[in-house]
Amino acid sequence: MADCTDDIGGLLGIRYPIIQGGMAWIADSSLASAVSNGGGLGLIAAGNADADFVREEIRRTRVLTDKPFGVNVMLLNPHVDAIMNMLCTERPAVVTTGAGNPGKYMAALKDAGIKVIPVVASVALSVRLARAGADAVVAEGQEAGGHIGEATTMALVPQVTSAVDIPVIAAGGIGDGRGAAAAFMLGAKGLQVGTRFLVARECTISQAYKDMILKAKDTDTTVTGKSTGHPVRVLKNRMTKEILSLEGSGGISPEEFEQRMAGTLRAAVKDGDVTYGSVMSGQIAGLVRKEQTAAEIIEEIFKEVKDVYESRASVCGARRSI
Ligand code: TUI
Repeated sequence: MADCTDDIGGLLGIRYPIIQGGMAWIADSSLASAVSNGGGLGLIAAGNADADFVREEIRRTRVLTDKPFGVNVMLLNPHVDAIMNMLCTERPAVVTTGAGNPGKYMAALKDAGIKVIPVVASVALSVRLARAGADAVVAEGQEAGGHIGEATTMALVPQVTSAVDIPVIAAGGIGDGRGAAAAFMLGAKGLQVGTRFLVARECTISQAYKDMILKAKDTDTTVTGKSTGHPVRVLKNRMTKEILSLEGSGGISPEEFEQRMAGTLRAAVKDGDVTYGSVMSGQIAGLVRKEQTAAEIIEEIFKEVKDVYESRASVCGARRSI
């Protein structure tokens, strides 16, 4: 493998330039180790958990794989300082971050030999974090599931790749080799995939959650939380109907919203409550139609990338000869 700083495989010591989304409550040692064993970079999500919980998951993952893996730290987590301290001792290969600016943790993580890859939703934050020493950034478009920004993947990725001189990993709306190839065409050096891994065999979420992803159509996601400044993409259900009606009419304060939503992701993931739970999902769910192992998903995506490159190259050739 080429040892080149803009090559994600070389940077992270992985076979395929794909990282798994750091999905709160979902991305555990089972999924992370399966993705890493399949040649990508598996991530454990800290979500809202405390440092002890995350440390245990890191140790479990180390039993399940000898390949590099990472931890995603959601920066709104109340235990974030303790988690970052713990990570500097445990030293996973990579830390990704979401829902904020990880600038103040950068030096300590890098001093511990950890590669830092913030997830960003804007050019401005990508530039700031590249200057602060980030090893790469994930540019995540609003097609993604969970907490999102405003720009689409198609618009965000080329603007971030033009603005920074570190590798850019594209995220949001990528579910197969066509999306992956498109991301590479936009200048990305790697992909982050979340929704497709929700139905990985090693993903331990409730079967009801998986079934809802497998049945979803292109128009089945919506965005809750716009009124609080923390928009979150989820599959439509009875909960979203009620909450969006309240948000639309101004009938719920940000505090009441947070209170009402507390525990709803856990309810969908662990208890299979897909009626009143938050079923976080990206817009690409409509393309996700079968359960496979994480390794099969990765192999299939990169086989499709190769097919796309070969078939599109001949289309361009034909055009030139017309
Ligand atoms: O973080 C994510 N996705 C997530 S986090 C999450 S848990 C959660 N649940 C409810 C509310 C909030 C979080 C579920 N899904 N993706 C990465 C991401 N980061 N998307 C958007 C951002 C982001 C947004 C604003 C990053 C930085 C930012 O502003 C930082 C600043 O200071 O400028």
